[in-house]
Amino acid sequence: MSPRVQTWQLRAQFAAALSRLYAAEVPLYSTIVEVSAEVNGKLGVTERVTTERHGAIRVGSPRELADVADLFAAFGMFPVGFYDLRDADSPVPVVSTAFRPIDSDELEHNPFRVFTSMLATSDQRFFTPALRDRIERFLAGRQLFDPALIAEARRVASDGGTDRESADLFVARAVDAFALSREPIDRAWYDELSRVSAVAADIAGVRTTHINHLTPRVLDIDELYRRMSQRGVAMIDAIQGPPRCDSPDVLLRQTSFRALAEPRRFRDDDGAVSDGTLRVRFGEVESRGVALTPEGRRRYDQAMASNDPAEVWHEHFPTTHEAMAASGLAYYRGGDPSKPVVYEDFLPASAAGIFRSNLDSDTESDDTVDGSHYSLNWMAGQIGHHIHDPYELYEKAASQ
Ligand code: OOG
Ligand code: NI
Repeated sequence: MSPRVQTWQLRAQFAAALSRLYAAEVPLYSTIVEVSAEVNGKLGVTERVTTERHGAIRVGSPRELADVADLFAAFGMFPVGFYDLRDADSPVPVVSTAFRPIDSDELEHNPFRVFTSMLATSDQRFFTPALRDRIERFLAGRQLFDPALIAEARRVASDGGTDRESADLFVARAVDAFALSREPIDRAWYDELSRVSAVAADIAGVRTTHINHLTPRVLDIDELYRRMSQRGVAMIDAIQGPPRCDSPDVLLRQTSFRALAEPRRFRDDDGAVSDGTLRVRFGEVESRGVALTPEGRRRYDQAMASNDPAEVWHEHFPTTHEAMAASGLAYYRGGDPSKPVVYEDFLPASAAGIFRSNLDSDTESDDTVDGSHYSLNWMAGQIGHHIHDPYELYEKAASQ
């Protein structure tokens, strides 16, 4: 018997292997990882931060999302939170959740998380009934994950790990499911979907899925932004999330650069296959601060609603962790202000901004009513997994 590989080790192995895959596919990713390491090196980071990544993937249907949920459960990654990006200032026709470890010690071992979005095909503001039917038929005819891989994932999840030999094979096959495909893309179909939404085309215009981005964590994102710009990498205009200020870092700050056009193959109506390019992937970096309580979050939303959040920040937040803890605005382990509980989740407005930053065109929507039924409970029912409430997890972490 080879030694057992535990869930967190599988997760670390999965994250590292995805990182190698993505580095081979998107060379600029290695630059952002290198610059992040430079910035972090000056600040004396922990092992957790150096290997920390979040990924983003996009799927088309509840059935595909259910497979993702089963697959990620084998790595100890469970759905947390429900994000409705259709409501954002620049709406994206998806609903999302984040798969991540939920216990403090699991997070400490390896906090790998994947922001996972599902195309909202039943929302008539984006998709006419006729187009929705065609998309759903297309999705029903593809298979993102081999049923044998999902069956194996269920076994690994219920056993809480596996032996070394099957671990290597399992991780390799899981990673393969996220590699960019060389299969030719039906150009007419892809273009038709692109006219509705670039995200719809990325999700339902192709027969496979892929990692959209993998994001390292950096301790000083303003410094990273400067260094990337100095290296000539065009970054998006702004850092998303809370403004830079001298108060404690809260929640999540993110910025990104657009990936270069990537070679893809296309099939035209006459059957001819030709080379082309697509620009759907990008690079992103994040910095994480303390998790806010519901009251802290309310103040955050208020500050962010201002034209100049940096200007009004101090009207909403004190300048020290002690004061934050005393006012019940953020979570601290055992209530000790020197032990902030890290925010492990995402922000819908930033996520929509990140989506938006790598699209050539806005999504078309009309004034018809939504008519769809997407919600946290709906999603949980579809995937057959409980979707955790992030606040409950932070409460629990703080009480330890
Ligand atoms: C996901 C965008 C959201 C984040 O970090 O907020 C995201 C996507 O582009 O698929 O990754
Ligand atoms: Ni991201």
